[in-house]
Amino acid sequence: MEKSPKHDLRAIARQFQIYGEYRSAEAYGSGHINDTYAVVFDQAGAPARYVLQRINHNIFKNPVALMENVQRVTAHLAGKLSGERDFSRRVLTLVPTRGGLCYHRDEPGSYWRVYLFIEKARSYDAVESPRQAFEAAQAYGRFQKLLADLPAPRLHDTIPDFHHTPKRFAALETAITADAANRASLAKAEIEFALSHKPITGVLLDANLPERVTHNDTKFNNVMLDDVTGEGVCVVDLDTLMPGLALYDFGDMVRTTTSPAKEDERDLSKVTMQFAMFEALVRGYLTAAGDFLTRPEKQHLAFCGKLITFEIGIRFLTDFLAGDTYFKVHREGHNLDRCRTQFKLVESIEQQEDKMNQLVEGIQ
Ligand code: ADP
Ligand code: GN1
Ligand code: MG
Repeated sequence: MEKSPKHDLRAIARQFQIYGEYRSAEAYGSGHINDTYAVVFDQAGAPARYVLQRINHNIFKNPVALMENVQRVTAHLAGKLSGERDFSRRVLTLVPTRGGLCYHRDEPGSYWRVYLFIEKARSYDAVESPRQAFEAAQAYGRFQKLLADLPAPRLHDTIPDFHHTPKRFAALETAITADAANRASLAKAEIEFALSHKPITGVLLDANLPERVTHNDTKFNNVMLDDVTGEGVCVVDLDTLMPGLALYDFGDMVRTTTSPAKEDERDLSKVTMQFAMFEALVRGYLTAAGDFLTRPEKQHLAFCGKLITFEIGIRFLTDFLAGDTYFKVHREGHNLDRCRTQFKLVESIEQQEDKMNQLVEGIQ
């Protein structure tokens, strides 16, 4: 069954070194950027699954450089993890094309890649327990640690200034002034909230923190948890891997893993920073990353949660004002709904920030 009228998924999958009979391809996951499909092949009577993805070329301007990053990083991780129990599920494995490349460019110019499917594990759009938060944070911390000695050269910046919050804020100001979709009047309270938070935007950049190799999109649904053990088994979605601050990653964990609500929840009473989840994140992350993080990094663990939540909130608001040109939307006002959950979470963090800082201070 083909679920994409736009693309001949069978023909595209055949470009890769996958053996057996093509059976099906279904849209998969809930990402906002790329198109992801679970593809099934029949290999001597047994089904074998693969993940086929179309890279969003509008957003990632240089897919070849992006794939060079992914190839280098997955090879480095595989080298470090080889020998560990179950190692092939702990790192994404690219399937090469029949011509030996790590991506396929089709006739209309789309870029495609295939990964082996990580079986018996799944990602979640909303956290369910502190144990899950601990496992996710430990997996992301381990990921940063394994990449700390990635040999030169520096990775490509797949999206320059991706987490440069002051530039994101400037883009919001431009979108407010332009009001291209004539929607500013629908978002008065959110615009006011955003403008009142301008002073926090430059704090991390001014804190003199070390540049590291970071994931930059550490959403809770970008880590696969093992179905049986619950362990954070594999970090996925490597498109935004590039030089960054460790706290961009921890901040996005706080954003996506402390509230029980989904990112687009409309009932804002459900959106809250649950302290037990934050504690589990800090403990899980420091278990893996505690020995390489500097003191100033550790001191900003609560702050970065607030900042990154605010940053993604203003990105959703900017996109709402611009007419939904960046994030995939599935209903009217979707980006505004997403912005509202983020700002509600910022408020919830602000109410608990002192306590969060005390917790971090006590754990160090
Ligand atoms: P997007 O950029 O659209 O978020 P992802 O790379 O995160 O795309 O993939 C979407 C979802 O597909 C992930 O949240 C994860 O659940 C699942 N996924 C991604 N890669 C794999 C894989 N190799 N094996 C199994 N599931 C995967
Ligand atoms: C996008 O691809 P996905 O859904 O994991 C976005 C992130 C945002 C996130 C918000 C390249 O991530 O930066 O934090 O949506 N990715 C890109 O949910 O912009
Ligand atoms: Mg994703």
